[in-house]
Amino acid sequence: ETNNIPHPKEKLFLGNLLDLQSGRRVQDMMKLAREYGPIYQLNMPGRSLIIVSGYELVKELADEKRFDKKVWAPLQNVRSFAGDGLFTSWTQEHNWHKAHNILMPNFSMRAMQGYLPMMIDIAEQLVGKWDRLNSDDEIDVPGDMTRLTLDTIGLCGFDYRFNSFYREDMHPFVNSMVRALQEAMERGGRLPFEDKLLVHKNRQFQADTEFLNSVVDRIIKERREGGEDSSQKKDLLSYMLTGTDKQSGEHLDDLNIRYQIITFLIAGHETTSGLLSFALYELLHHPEVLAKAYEEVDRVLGSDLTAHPTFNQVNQLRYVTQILQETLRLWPTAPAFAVYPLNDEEIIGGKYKVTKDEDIAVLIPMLHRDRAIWGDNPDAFDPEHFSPEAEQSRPADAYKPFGNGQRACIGRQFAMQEATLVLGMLLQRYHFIDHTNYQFKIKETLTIKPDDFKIKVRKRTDAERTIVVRPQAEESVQAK
Ligand code: FDE
Repeated sequence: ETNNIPHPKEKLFLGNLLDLQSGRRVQDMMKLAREYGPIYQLNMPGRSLIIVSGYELVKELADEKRFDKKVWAPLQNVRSFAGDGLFTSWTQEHNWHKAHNILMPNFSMRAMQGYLPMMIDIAEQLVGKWDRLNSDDEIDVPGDMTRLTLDTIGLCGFDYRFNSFYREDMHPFVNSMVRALQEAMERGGRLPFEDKLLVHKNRQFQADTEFLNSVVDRIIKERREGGEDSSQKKDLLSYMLTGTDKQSGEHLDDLNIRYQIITFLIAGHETTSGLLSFALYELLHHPEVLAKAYEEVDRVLGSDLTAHPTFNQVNQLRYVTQILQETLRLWPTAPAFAVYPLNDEEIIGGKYKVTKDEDIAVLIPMLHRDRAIWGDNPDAFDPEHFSPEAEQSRPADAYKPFGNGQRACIGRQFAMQEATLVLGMLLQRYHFIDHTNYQFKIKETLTIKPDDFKIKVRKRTDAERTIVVRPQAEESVQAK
């Protein structure tokens, strides 16, 4: 190798393929990063992967004049069902620009305010379920969080109710989506000839893709046929159907709308449900953080469980937001993104040569543990990393849970508002009990989440609420 990039020893024919085990690729990459440092390379049959996790290098990769998002192997495979939707399209594709321009206004502050009542609708279904549990019933945390986030994006995005809290199993759409994502990931770790041999898996993938398409095409068709009434709706779908791109004057075509809907359902629920699950895990293990969170929630939301949190109140849950930001530092639920150099050969870090056809992946969990930025104990969970002072003194590119630049997450505010609201409502109502003495384990798909994480809850009583100063909370709203 002439590019100077460190790399683990390769096996004959397989290269470094076996260094990344299926189902724990991100964790294996993290381990290798601890061993080989902020940049290393893996060579696999047919492709090579450069993994970057140091701030100084990521700062260069974040420069959009030199690097652009790459639709790398994992995303290539997702393209078979997400097509040229926002997540899986190249920046040069016409449909990326078109959809980006049309959909951006849906994620403005104003739009967020409009989504809040729908987010509350679904959050109440969650607490409605938890309220009715017997004291010995356990809660499958990632399971219920996935019900919540899927239903939320379904309702806010497409005015469609998956009604996940009204069924025992996951909605069949989720099963197909999870299986298809899983298969897309596994294809990345197989040898090309192995792929062709897996007849059953290929058939299942085909069937899942067709099912996803049919559900989504039905949503589109119903809306189109809904007439007057549905043309009044102000959700993502209505913008997709009627919005024009000011730059080109064009609408989105029907096939692309299908891809966008699938994209939003995938992106909008896996990641946010993982975030909420990891946050609850961290709270269980940090009683001092939990106590501060209860204190804030009691102060801001008060004890009236029948009152819906207002937009102002959700925005005042500053410490809850810090908890979520810190959760995304340690456990960025979309754990990697990839870039490529616009010019065929670029030198990064003053000494590493990278070319267009290589995948350069930013390994976010390790970027977020760079000691030069986060100090000597980067694995410790500490929401003070996101106090206003700490945020001000930290360079922007050190924290990238939502990706980079123009290709960064369009759903960022949406996800944060949803997660803050829900965590706030849960803190307002419950004690969380780690009755299994949970042993932390990560489940990897395209995203990461805590695997097999179960808790019990007990309702908080009014006497346990630290302080009840509702009038004061309202005063500070007016002061704003
Ligand atoms: C995006 C995103 C990203 C980037 C990727 C790449 O670069 O490849 C990231 C990292 C993310 N994202 C992350 C996240 C996290 C969370 C929690 C979330 N995310 C959430 C959400 C929700 C929703 C709805 C979404 N999300 C969506 C989205 C989209 C559409 C996208 C694409 C964009 C463009 O344009 O490209 C994203 N996201 Fe996210």
